[in-house]
Amino acid sequence: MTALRYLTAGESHGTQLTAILDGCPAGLALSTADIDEDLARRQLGYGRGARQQIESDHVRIVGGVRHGRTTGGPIALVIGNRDADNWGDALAVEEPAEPGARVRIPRPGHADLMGALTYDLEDLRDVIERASARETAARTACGAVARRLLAGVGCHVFSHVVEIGGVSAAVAATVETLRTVDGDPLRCLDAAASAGMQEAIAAASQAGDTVGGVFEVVVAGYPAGVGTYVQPDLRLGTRLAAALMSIPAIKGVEVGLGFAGARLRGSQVHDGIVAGQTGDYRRASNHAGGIEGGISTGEDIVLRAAMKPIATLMSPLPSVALGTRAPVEAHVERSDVCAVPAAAVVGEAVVALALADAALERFGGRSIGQFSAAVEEFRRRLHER
Ligand code: EPS
Repeated sequence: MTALRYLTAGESHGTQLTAILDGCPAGLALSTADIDEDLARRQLGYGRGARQQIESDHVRIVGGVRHGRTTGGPIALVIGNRDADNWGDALAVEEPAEPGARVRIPRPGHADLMGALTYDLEDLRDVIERASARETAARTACGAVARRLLAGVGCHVFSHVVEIGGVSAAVAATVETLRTVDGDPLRCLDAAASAGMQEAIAAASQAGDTVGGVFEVVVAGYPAGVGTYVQPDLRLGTRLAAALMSIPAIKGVEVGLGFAGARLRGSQVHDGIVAGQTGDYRRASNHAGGIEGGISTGEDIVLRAAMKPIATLMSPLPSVALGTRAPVEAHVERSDVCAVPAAAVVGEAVVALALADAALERFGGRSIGQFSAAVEEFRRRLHER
């Protein structure tokens, strides 16, 4: 990230999450309601744990916005953790009189073991708290700002769940259907598949187990010509894959046809170039997922991410105790059975942030007016070439 940067801080059961988003142009209309809408969407989904009944996420904007518009200064965002009240001194900043029991048994698949070894920590609680996907609430808040910025140039970011627990959706997404997907308990467009996915989640829960899945992010209206082939790190695909891989539990990313394209011939994969109706260049299909040569083509950007099953199992896997290495069952604590629908909303956020960053770098602008004018000017040029 170069033009639009963000950092988050805070623990899952500490008092709050904090985010700073730096580089947003001045003049963007922004309210707490805009951000809260995405925070609420991130809390949706059959298969979440009891924590989501405790939290009802709301943002407090504590910097960078005045009288409903961004000022150009860093935007500072705070989201409280209601659950902090239930954790007593466990997350206290000062050493408490009674520190409580330490967590010493790492969960396979979680950051527990490698976190403790890397940071020389004796209590896995220090790892658990920051590795928790609770952090993604802060990123979702930053992403909501990026979403507003993109909407100003006619670009909209959607997501839907396409697979959970081995059950796949068989319905193709359109912008119209994607607008309604939050109505499904799993944010899936295929009602029959959604029912099967819910059964898979219920069965896993019954067995003390967890399930993962796949979500798709679809971006309509992103300007053509963003990104470049001239340096590997500046390719748009590089930036989007990195963004999706930054979400906890994501183990794979596809762009367009993705892995399926590797099994086909070139003639079946590449999108024919055709004259658009408004004098622009269009594609007869969009297997490339809106990116060619590391540059956006102006077609929909289509990305998929694979989420592994959550690592906290109520029927725990074998582990060993930190230090003694004595064989023992892994640590168990309250968690989710499936969080793929929530991860999809986080996917929208990180993709919006990466796309806004790349567009700001490409078109510049200290104000929204300057940015939008530069985008429109380039769009005009594309019709004249
Ligand atoms: C998480 C464990 C659960 C999830 C949490 C991520 O929290 P808790 O340990 O409090 O039950 O609910 O996600 C959120 C709190 C959230 O808002 O998404 C984990 O270990 O990653």
